[in-house]
Amino acid sequence: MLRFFTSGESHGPQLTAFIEGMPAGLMINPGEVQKEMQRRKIGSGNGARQNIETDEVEIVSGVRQGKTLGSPITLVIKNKDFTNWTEPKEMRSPRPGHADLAGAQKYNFTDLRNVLERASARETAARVAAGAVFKQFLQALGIEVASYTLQIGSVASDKASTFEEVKNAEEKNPGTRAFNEASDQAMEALIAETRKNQDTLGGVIEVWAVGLPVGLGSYVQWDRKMDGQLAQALMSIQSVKAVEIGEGIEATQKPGSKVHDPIAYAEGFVRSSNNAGGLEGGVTNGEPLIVRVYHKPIATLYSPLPSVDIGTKEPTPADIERSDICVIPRAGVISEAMTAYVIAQNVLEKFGGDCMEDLLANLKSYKGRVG
Ligand code: EPS
Repeated sequence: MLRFFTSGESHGPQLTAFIEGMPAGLMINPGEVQKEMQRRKIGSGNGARQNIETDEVEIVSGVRQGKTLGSPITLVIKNKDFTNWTEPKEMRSPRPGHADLAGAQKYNFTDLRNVLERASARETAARVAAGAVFKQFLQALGIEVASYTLQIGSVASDKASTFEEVKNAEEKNPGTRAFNEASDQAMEALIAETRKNQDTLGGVIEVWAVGLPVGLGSYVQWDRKMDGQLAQALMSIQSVKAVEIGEGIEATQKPGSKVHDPIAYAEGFVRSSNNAGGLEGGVTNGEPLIVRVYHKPIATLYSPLPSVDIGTKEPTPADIERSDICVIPRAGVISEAMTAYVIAQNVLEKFGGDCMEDLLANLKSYKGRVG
């Protein structure tokens, strides 16, 4: 069973990702891990924190001479900002939309910083480091995961129709990661205007995975349905409020005859459309997996909303923390990491194997049967 956890506070000494259940014999390229960390740092709408951190990942267990051992893998990212946070900086006015108030009530804190230190999206750096390992694992099996920006605030881009378009979006438009020029420029303009207005923006990321074998996940029990697992994993990302598989939302407004993907046979089962987003009954059907991830705007506003001092109970504007204007351009890599995790879990559940050689042999034999 593959599992991963993270630990660490936003301004503590380090973040850690701990992965249990990776098979032995997988080559890990540290350069690829670092590339993923860089993808999380860069994008229009950033706050100043990304200029402080280098996000270098140190692999301190589970990998020897470049290959996994089958033992737990530990990844460490030092917080460079740690040394700037030695003085206590108490926070008392909760930000609407953040975990501040509910977290302080739950854990009986009077300093909201005790909540935000862990609730902060800084934690996603550890998820991306782990995600880089999951992505390399999937790549060894011929599975690729990528994403692009579908929407920022009210500006929607055209939808990508091929995996190539999804993969190329970042290189074409590194600021927003929209895949067409017109949307890129409109998104950049909206981010600039929102920064001037001291406000924040949310948006939508579309994640694709290709090369998936038929039959990952299962319909036989609710917690084995892969769509449900993806929703949980992606919804756990800071500021995500909705997850959609395929044309899940549009499908609600159409008759079934315009929604379901007709089946044909041409040296294998094929579909003329992919409205299901690659999943039927919680099981992969061999089409690309397509998932949309909806983020609300960031909760820290430089022009703050009304709040209440948690000590005096007097009205006061919410506290202002250094933050981003819009995380969407750089958040795609976080959704990719969580998607890769769920796929990797299901690959290991289905094909097992303590080492890559056994796993690859199992996968090959299965593919030989289903075609
Ligand atoms: C972030 C790090 C955080 C925030 C942001 C994302 O660092 P700091 O609080 O030191 O500026 O910039 O987190 C949030 C938006 C949030 O709501 O917590 C990062 O590394 O991505």
